[in-house]
Amino acid sequence: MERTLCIIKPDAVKKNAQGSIIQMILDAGFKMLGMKMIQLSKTQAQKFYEVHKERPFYNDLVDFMTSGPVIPVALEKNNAIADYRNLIGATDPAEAKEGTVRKLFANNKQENAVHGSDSVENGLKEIAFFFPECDL
Ligand code: 3AN
Repeated sequence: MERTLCIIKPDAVKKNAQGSIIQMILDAGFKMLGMKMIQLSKTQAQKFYEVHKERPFYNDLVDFMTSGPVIPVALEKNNAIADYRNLIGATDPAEAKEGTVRKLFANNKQENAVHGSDSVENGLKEIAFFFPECDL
């Protein structure tokens, strides 16, 4: 079993797509271990995206992720990292395949509806960022 962290981002919450996105995730066979709706502070968003600190889009990304509520969802499944990334599609919705979450709901490369962990190790770290183990 692997774990991955989904975050339904502010753009998707604003357009009320969270229900449809969660249904797609459940239909794809993921088990939901935890979920909550929160407003990230600037400090929390900076910390979560620390790996992108040197990238030109970092400040914009932090502003966007704090622009409204987000919904972190802790997920578990066999092959969860790869299967979830297939389900959400490419970072840029213009490159995402038909039927993927980002093709259906993302606005652009930054406002791209959902986050997904990129490795088993980061999945565990990112879930721990939002959920104490005793809540899962
Ligand atoms: P992914 O979310 O597909 O793993 P990452 O980890 O490369 O993509 O990027 C993290 C987040 O940073 C993306 N979800 C997106 O919101 C934002 N981002 C990535 N690349 C760009 C870019 N070129 N311009 C604006 N925002 C970007």
